[in-house]
Amino acid sequence: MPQPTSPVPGTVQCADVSLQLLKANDWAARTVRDTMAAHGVMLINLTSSAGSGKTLLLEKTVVALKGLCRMLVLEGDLETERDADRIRRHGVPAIQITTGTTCHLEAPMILQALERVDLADVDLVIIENVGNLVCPAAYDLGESLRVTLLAVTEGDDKPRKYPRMFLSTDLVVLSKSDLLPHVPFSVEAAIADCRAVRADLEVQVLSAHSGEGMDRWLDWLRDRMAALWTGDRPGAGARLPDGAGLGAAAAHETPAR
Ligand SMILES: Nc1nc2c(ncn2[C@@H]2O[C@H](COP(=O)(O)OP(=O)(O)OP(=O)(O)O)[C@@H](O)[C@H]2O)c(=O)[nH]1
Ligand SMILES: [Mg+2]
Repeated sequence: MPQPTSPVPGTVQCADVSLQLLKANDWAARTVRDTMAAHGVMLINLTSSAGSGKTLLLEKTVVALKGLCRMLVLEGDLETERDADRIRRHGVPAIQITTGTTCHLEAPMILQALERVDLADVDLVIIENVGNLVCPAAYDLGESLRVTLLAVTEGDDKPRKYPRMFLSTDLVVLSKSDLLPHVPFSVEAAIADCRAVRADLEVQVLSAHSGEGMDRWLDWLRDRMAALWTGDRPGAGARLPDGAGLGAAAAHETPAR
């Protein structure tokens, strides 16, 4: 009697569990994306290694944008409320997502956090992912845009060593530029490494500490928000008044170098 060479009809064979998990994540990510689109909210996923300066950049960003748009920050860490507290100090709401042993955020975690929020009161959500250049690359969180920090203290050779992260991002920010005089980091080499991963990858250089490059970063955010809100979406055009340049706000809020 011939033996079946394929699974018995009617059974489900889950050969690759990680693939199934990613499919479940993608389903949740689609729900997040649809929810954001329905409310005209921009969602940014900020990624980097641990300690590259994500939270300090977010602190300076929320201070610069306060009064121009309504923000919510979702903070991902294994433990503690520390990063959420750093955002709340500036009068901007933040939800801490603690992952325990998981080294990245997943879309169902974002859905769970958003259950606590009335998105009618929010224009911009920024997620600070768990500090890690590897796993977060694989998980779509339903974001409109992904931004990746690479601190000048980490070395200019990282993009090609961690290509998946740099391949999947919309903008690379070379952070802590105030430290360039003290570390062996070539901005040109880092940009070349980014472009070797993806030829059209946009790269900015900034220091959240000194304020250098902050205008350009805030202008980038303003342009992306304006594009979303003048599009055919709910609330289109309602939130950024003419001439409300975020770059101008940044110039006011951040000290010159
Ligand atoms: N010199 C300098 N230090 C910075 C800059 N940005 C952040 N730092 C410092 O770098 C350290 C880490 O900054 P964080 O903002 O906590 O970095 P993070 O990426 O949020 O860290 P995790 O959430 O732990 O991954 C802190 O001591 C910051 O003060 C910068 O632009 N220049
Ligand atoms: Mg942080």
